[in-house]
Amino acid sequence: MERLTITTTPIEGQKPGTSGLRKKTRIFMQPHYLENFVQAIWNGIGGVQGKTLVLGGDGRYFNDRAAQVILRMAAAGGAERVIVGQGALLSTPAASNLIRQRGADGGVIMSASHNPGGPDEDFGVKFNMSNGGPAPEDVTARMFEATKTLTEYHIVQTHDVDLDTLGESQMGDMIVEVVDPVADYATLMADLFDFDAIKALFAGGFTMCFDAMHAITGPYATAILEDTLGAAPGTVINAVPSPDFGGGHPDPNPIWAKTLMDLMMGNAAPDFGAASDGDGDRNMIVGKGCYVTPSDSLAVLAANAHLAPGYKDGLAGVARSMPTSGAVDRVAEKLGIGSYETPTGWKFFGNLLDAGRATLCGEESAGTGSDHVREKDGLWAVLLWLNILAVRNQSVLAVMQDHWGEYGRNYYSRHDYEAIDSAAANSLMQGLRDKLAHLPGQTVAGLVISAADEFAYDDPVDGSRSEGQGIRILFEGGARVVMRLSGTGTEGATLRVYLEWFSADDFGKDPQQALSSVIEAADTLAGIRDLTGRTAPDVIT
Ligand code: VG1
Ligand code: CO
Repeated sequence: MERLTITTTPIEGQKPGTSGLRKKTRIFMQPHYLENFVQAIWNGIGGVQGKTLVLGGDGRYFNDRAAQVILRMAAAGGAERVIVGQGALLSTPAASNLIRQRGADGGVIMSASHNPGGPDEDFGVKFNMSNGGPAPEDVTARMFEATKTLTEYHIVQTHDVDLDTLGESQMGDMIVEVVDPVADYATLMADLFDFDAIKALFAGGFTMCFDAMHAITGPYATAILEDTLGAAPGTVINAVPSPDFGGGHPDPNPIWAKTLMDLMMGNAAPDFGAASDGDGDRNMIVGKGCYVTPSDSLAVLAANAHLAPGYKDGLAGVARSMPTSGAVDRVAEKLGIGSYETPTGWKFFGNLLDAGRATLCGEESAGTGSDHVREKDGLWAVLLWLNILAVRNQSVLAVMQDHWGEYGRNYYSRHDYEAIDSAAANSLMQGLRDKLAHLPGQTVAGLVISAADEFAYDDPVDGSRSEGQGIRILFEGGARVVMRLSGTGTEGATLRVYLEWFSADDFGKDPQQALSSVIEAADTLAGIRDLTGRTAPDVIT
């Protein structure tokens, strides 16, 4: 088998964002585009000579072909073994688990997560380290540097490997090991949760709808919820992964998971509803007539995790991304455990999890997870909820009401302005940055600003500093606005406006109503309508 050295030139814009490199699929399919980036990954991690890697993706369009290219380049780099999920499929949390279980040196995950898939939609590639977690910023910076100076890449010339049959085969000296993508993950879940209690719950007539959104969690959810735990057949809907996610947007929120939302708000609602995203790391939780915001979900899971066997000794600490609401902080305070505030993106939780400082982590964008892997984990969150509901023997609504009664309610919403002009987005952020120092003391929309800054994070474990992580404006009484630009979009810029308002005793309001002054303050401060030309957000979660 011939090892080829292909001459190439640097390609602009291959900078990994919040979670790897995401681009339009057609861009990834351009000559050398994928190859350049994969070579830059290898260069950024000091090569793959003698290493064992994990490979899998969310099954979106181009997943299968990209897998063959990555395998040829791993072989050309001298990798010893690549463990691939059957059909080149692996959910993000399952990939993280496989890296850890098998003691691999790292893994490549092909996914653009919640972004739509297809020839005209999005594709993505990211690298995870030997702890199973996304490459930290210094490593992604090295990869980006490598993309800027690349002159050649290495690839072997050979036929495609059969990735549909379990077992080992050779690509030159490299072993390609095809494994069941679900098995190890399902075993891990059975270790963490009281499957007998959840089985009894379903046997007692508890009903559920899990929307896999035509994405990767279909096979995982069917195997675990229906085949193992005894949920009724048909509990998992849209269960077969498709390369374009059925033409949908595999983002589990009330907008994109509307069918599920409508079901849960109607008369025929089952007891529990949930959904996951393209690569299986996000979750949406919804009870009968009761949507649970991700920030609240994190807080409820933190307060009740000890009810599941895997967390029976309690939590070492909790961590949330900065834009996530402070609901979980209130739980941590009561439990007397540490709480950490990190920049957006799961890679910032890795050190806290590795160091045993945090057990549970979460983001407002529907990501929750724990130290069982180093990624957020959609199905894990759903199973923890089920475990809690089984032990508490209560509805989702009752759990929420109890929670708010005990801790107060952090009303929360995120408004996204998608695909806006990049220059306008940057000038909006710069305008805010320029006036931050003068804001404290001012009154906007009836709210008094108590502090304003641009978030920077000093990692308490390795001392690294990450700057420019979002602008936050705090108001007296605990309300807050955060604004940042998305690092996962592939078109123009996406402005995310995070809104929060706390009430200790009033839990029945509609969140958009409760937040109306905060929403008005955000627009007045940033001039969103004027600068973006938009009168309303594209997505409200
Ligand atoms: C978004 C979310 C962030 C999440 C990231 C990756 O990033 O806000 O919380 O970690 O997506 O999630 P951004 O930069 O667009 O705001 V996933 O499920 O797309 O891997
Ligand atoms: Co995802």
